[in-house]
Amino acid sequence: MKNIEFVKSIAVLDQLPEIKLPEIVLAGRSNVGKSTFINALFKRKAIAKTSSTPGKTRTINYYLIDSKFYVVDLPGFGYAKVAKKERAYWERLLIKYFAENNNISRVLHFVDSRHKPTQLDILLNNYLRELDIPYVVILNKIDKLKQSEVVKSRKAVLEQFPELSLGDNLFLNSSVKGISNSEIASLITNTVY
Ligand SMILES: Nc1nc2c(ncn2[C@@H]2O[C@H](COP(=O)(O)OP(=O)(O)OP(=O)(O)O)[C@@H](O)[C@H]2O)c(=O)[nH]1
Ligand SMILES: [Mg+2]
Repeated sequence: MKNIEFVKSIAVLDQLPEIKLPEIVLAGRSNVGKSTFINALFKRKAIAKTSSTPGKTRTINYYLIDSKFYVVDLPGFGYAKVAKKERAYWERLLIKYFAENNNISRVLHFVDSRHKPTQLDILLNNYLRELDIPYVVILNKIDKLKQSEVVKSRKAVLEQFPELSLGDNLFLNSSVKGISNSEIASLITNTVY
């Protein structure tokens, strides 16, 4: 994976890119570090907009990688201030985007290592399994935790999502320290090439 270019931002699903290519989709709660991960993976400072305030990404953003596949940055869920509306919006998005899109190769479900999986994490996980969409969970921002807390966090995720196994479909990541970025990069290239 070398070249990344921004393709488009869309708000509604009839604007999906005309050129169909495999999609690697980043999903997860707001502020978990999805956009930052894209920048870290491609060593670009700010191709994906990030923010310390939750709710930065409000549209579905398509990036084209080596003219071969898309990386798709989804808006985060669980932004507390608009929780109810947000949930309804997210459910609609999930239903439409995941159910009507046949090009998804794999979803990278980002979970904040500092918190237990939320209701919306569980909802997303249920959807992906129901629709038979391949996914992995990325337990993110582990640089913020002590080793003993990382162990606890991993345990909590495995309790909630027992189908996961470390190094296979579960990764511990820090975009700040670069932990796991290369494993996840290999996973992506193995998926789309
Ligand atoms: N310590 C640490 N901070 C991180 C990491 N990844 C992202 N952050 C920080 O977390 C904040 C949110 O990052 P974003 O990448 O904007 O999060 P997002 O998931 O795209 O959020 P939405 O666009 O709201 O869905 C920023 O302040 C980042 O610098 C990480 O691995 N470790
Ligand atoms: Mg974002």
